Amino acid sequence: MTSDLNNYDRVEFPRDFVWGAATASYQIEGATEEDGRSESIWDRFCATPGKVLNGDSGKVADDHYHRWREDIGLMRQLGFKAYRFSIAWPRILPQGRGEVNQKGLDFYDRLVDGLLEAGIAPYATLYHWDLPQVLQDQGGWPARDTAYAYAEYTEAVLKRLGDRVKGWITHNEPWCVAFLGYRDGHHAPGLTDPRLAVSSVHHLLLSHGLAMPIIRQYAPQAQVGITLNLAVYHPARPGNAADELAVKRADCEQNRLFLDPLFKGVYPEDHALMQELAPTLVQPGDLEIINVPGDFLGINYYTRTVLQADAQDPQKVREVHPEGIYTTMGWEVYPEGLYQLLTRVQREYPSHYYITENGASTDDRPNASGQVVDELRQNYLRAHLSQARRAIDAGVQLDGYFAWSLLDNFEWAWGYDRRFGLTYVDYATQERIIKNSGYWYSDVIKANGFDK
Ligand code: GCO
Repeated sequence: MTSDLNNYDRVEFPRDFVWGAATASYQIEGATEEDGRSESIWDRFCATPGKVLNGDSGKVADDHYHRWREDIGLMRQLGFKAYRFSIAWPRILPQGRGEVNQKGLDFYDRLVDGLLEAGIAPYATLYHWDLPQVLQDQGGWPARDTAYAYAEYTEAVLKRLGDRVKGWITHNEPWCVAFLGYRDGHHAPGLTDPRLAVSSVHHLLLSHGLAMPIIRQYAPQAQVGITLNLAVYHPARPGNAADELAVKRADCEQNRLFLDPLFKGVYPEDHALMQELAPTLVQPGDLEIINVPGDFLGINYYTRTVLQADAQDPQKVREVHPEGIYTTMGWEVYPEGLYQLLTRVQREYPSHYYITENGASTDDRPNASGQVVDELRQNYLRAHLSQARRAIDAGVQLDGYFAWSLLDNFEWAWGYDRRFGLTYVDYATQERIIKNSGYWYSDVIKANGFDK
């Protein structure tokens, strides 16, 4: 039994395994009004009272726009092989489409060259949630035109950076964009209509499909894919019909609603709202555009979700929280879920994979001697990497791992209250301090594994 963790003395990774960490533009860059960047939906959302904890915003964030050299220095010190960052659409096409802002491209141009000089492979995400507000004013993702605007944006970026970026990720977690942004109102633009969410799903996927050939054209040597936040759902009472049904429905909306069109060219038959909207939403040929093979699927994994249906009204479902270890996000530490997820996608949606995000938020602060001792995060990484290795042994084609995140940063609706970094950021001074988990991770990279 190769996939039994007890058989390992050492957790060793394949040669050429890609090691790095991830960030996102709005969460780290700051400089929201510099060099011609226009307003994004997140600037607007943050400025709306009551939307973000403590009224925080990405206005300054980690000031990475000015400190990127220092941040590359950190990555070099940690021995990263790769770095996943995202590009801010409002810097590149301030009007959403049309005129290209060269100054915005200059920033990423310098960043990419700096990474290459440091021997770090750049992996760029084209869309990590900062839509130009002007496009939201014209309808945002529920509007089909936004998919065509995204294709224009992709071409502008690829023309400039296509020769040097190693990996391209079209979208980050389109589920969050659609459902947190347009149905639950927890994320920008803060709308609350399930129909808008489902329309967004289709246009996000369509935009991915439209971008794929453009990326191939300008970057034939690069690897291209999309990143999904796939979820692992468990029934609170295994075997209980109502709980099992809740799991099936949740799996449909968070996983199959994206995986099926991407890998099989169909929307799941059991997604009622998509089936209802499809006749007007999905035009002939759309699913063929969406169903183009990528070189990899990016997977973000943090936790599992345990669902229990209400005894009186089985349509009502709530999350339950089994005993265990929890992060400051209130997320259960459940490493085995990563193994379950990876082996499931390999079986049902065969591809190569990267873990494009995985990490933990903890209550970090420097101690008296200036160190940040973040044991929970170190244990979290160790346990998840062990499960990743186990999945590789079970046949999963896993090519790399990006920890979330390089730096503490703006955690969306939670503002600066939640810390996910391998590096601590003192927001008052912008001082960076590598946490113990960061040093541990660096050793893992150097040794391409670790002793159990
Ligand atoms: C995500 C987001 C990250 C979050 C992280 C922790 O892709 O969900 O990409 O931006 O910060 O997931 O919640």
